[in-house]
Amino acid sequence: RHAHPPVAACSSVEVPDGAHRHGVANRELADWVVRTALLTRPDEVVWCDGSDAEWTRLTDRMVEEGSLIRLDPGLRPDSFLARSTPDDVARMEDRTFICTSDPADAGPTNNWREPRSMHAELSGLFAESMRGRTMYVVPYSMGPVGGAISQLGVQVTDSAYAAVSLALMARVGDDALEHIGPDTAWVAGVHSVGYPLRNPDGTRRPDVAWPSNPTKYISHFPKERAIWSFGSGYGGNALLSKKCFALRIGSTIARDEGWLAEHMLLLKLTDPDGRALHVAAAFPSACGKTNLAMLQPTLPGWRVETIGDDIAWLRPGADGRLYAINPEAGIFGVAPGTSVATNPVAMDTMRKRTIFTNVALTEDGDVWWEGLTDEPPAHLIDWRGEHWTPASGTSAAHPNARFTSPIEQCRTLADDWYEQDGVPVDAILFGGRRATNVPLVVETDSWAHGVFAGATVSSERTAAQEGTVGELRRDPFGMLPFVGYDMGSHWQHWLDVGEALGAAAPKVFQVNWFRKGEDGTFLWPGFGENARVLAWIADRVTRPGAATTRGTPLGAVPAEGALDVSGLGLSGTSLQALHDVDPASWLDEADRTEEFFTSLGATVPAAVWAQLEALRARLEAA
Ligand code: GTP
Ligand code: SPV
Ligand code: MN
Repeated sequence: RHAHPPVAACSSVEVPDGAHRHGVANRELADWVVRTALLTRPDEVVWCDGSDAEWTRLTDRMVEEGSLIRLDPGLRPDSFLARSTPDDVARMEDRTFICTSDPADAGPTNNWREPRSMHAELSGLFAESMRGRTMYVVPYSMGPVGGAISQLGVQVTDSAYAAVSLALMARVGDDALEHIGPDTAWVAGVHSVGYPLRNPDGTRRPDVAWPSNPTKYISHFPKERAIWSFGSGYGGNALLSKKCFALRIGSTIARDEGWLAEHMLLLKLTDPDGRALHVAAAFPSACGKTNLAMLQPTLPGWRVETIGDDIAWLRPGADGRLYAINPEAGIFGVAPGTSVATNPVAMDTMRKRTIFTNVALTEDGDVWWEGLTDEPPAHLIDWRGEHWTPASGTSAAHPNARFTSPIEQCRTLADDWYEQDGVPVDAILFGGRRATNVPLVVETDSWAHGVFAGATVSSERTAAQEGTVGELRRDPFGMLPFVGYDMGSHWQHWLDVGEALGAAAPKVFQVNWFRKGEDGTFLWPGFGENARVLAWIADRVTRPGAATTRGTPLGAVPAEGALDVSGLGLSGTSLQALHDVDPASWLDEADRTEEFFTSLGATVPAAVWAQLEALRARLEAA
């Protein structure tokens, strides 16, 4: 099934040391490793097992070679700082491709390439790209090994940084490898930073702290279940388990098999009576998933436990309900803005065994970023490796600086994270960053209405004038950069899954922590106080008949007094503004939504269009 990289017809070609491994049950996998090594020509091939010993061996070597800086073991045990080059700091959407024979399968929101020509181009780039380096072979399971919703993958990479990061982010090891039987489906990931250490004439080329290549490709071949990533060492470009597999390839597998692969956090919510619910929530990148997943409720008696903070796989179970897992085993979280005040659980999670990337280094060998403390230290080494003082006028950490920690270090981790076959989902939330229009919380009245809420997820780039809609960045389901197929078809797939679930489908809500008042400040305190919204949602799920809602053209919002806001000191006007629905600005927004849907083409489902028309009719009647 996997397209085999061509092997140069050269008689002197020898299989690099370590490429052959005994006992690999899947012939295709064994062949693929050998062929990839023959194409890329590393000095050696090392099969990773994700063990502590391997972590220590690799991180020691990286410190010695200068690609990691060891943080002070007293302050931050077993933790490291990596600094990327300034041109390799985030996912690169314009270098991300979906390769399908029919461009319509990639849809209008993805960059498309014809698979054969892309393979030809990639083969040229990958040819001998690992010269002088080690090729790591990293087998992993997404989800508990052998679980009903879990999937298997193998990444080969010439980046030790990617290999050790992957060991934190996924269930890496022999257990995963042994589960790849002769006929087991698995996802192949080929990754090279594109910085060989030997020139074609055999002379040595010195390594650098962050090897990368100005030419970058993050290419997906859904039909082959393969990912080829070249030139970048950063995050979602290099940890192929994450956005490439779990979302882009994952969403195409999910479409074919009747499940969902989504950009969602997963949490367990327990009420004061001990009743537990499971909530999945989709927000675009950097819109609060990690924060909500680790929320510390301010409401007495309520408890939030973390299952996942970025990706959820959801699948109808034998009992007809929707079950979900977090396929990941680690957290790749945004550092800037994270502090003891905003997210104490995250701060605890990264106390030990953590790789920090592009944060600032303090004089005592610890890390710092904007928002960590009120006052910055007097002197730092910034993320570029330069001396920095508060007078420098630049940010000390890159805005997309991240921490990578094992999820088992999260003190609010729910036992449910270990559930072999996932947890039943009771509520789904869709949210964005909206300064205007979108209320704090709205209950949709049907699955199709919920799909419409997902399809219209958006964030405002700038605060708009009161009553008018500003420029919106549309990010349906928070999945704009991550749906591996046609966007309209993704919405149809959601409708189909809902149809199969019927009355057992979770209730769907729309939330917005980011609405602003006329003075430009947030109307809602957010963070731990979001527990109040979760409490109302829990009540709506467990007592749907209770009179705790007020109807609006958008859907049901909390009735007066139904949302516990005691002690928040919110004024009556603020409370009203939080749930205000202005028909004129919403009719304007509906026009923008129509333009957006039209831009996606004919696959936007009729049922989603019908939701837009029904919304317009309700707004006109209001
Ligand atoms: P990715 O890892 O990129 O997918 O992001 P994420 O959705 O996990 O985002 P994260 O939780 O890291 O939040 C990013 C930003 O949102 C930070 O600047 C937070 O401070 C801010 N944020 C999160 N929750 C709230 C909230 O309830 N209110 C406000 N005002 N800001 C919030
Ligand atoms: C995101 O951008 O949504 C992330 C970071 O979670 S990355 O893994 O780089 O995609
Ligand atoms: Mn994300």
